[in-house]
Amino acid sequence: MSKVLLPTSQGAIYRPPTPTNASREVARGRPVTASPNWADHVKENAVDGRNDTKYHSDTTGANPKPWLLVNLVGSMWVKKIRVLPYVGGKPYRVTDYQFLLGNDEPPTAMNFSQYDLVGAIDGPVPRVEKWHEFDVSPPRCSRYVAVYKHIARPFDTYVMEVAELEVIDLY
Ligand SMILES: [Ca+2]
Repeated sequence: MSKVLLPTSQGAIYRPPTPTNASREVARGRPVTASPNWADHVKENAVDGRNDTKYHSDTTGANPKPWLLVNLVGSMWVKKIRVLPYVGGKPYRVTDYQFLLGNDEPPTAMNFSQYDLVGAIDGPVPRVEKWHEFDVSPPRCSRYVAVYKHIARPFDTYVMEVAELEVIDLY
């Protein structure tokens, strides 16, 4: 065993457990689960930091209530959700979107009964690409963020397209 002496100028940094007013984006690159996707529009595209890539749910009819779930990996004081749906020429698809926060993975797919609803886009939206923001007040300590198209609609209204999702926390 050997001891290492630290220079006296170094000290421990103590971070208080209560959040400050500093905020940051915490969803980018985090693990994502979702309904099956269409073509190469994979679920990870929703949190890749690019507005020109998207998650696009499948068109088989097997999943008329698509969902996407981001695991923030740790519990975060979520104070805002920002979302850029992909509208394109199909604004009728941007309907029935719910945004939910939870502590645990759903026991079964789409069972968000233990989650808190913090935002919604009832749609249809105008035919323009636009960010939507939902304040969470007071901030909610959360590990999971879900986007859920909670009403089953016929083809192809049921398709969910999310270009980007951002989650802002206090720390
Ligand atoms: Ca993207």
